[in-house]
Amino acid sequence: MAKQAKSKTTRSRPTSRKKSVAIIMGSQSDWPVMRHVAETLEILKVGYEAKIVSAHRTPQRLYAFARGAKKAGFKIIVAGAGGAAHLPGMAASMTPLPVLGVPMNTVALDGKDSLLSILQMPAGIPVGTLAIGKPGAVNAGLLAAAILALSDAALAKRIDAWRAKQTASVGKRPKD
Ligand code: RP5
Repeated sequence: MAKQAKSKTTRSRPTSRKKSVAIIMGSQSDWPVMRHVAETLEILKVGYEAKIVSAHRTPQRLYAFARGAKKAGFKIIVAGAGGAAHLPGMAASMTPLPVLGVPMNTVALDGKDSLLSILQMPAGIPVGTLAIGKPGAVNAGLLAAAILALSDAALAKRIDAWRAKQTASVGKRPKD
């Protein structure tokens, strides 16, 4: 009896609690920014998995990940990289899943190198490019959730509630 109840609970879990979003990044040094993708998804109760996958240092890992991402059950990939930021585009070239790219703020060029590397994809292989750094990471989480919410009414409600809370938190006048 208890066993039956448990399996029913598992089956009725909303789809958004599965690990629907893969968060990949080129280096451990990207995590302070990319953790904001994860934190945003956690607030919205969207399941995710975070991995380090470097286009240049671990190309075989990238190949294996991108080729297997759809079969692994992911629905969306959020890829963060800096400098010669080839990770989002290369991942996009090897998977049918939508890929959102987050450019890291680099020291040498303020992230403009990352932004342009991710943004200027040739026609035919799209990457949805977000803003540089933390704002892009937060928005990548929100955008991934919004895409999943197209087929998840409960998640759509959580996003509405999150937005209402954000609106309510904006004061009318600046404080000293
Ligand atoms: C890129 O090179 C990574 O995405 C990272 O932003 C950048 C620098 O990597 P580290 O030298 O800090 O590992 O591949």
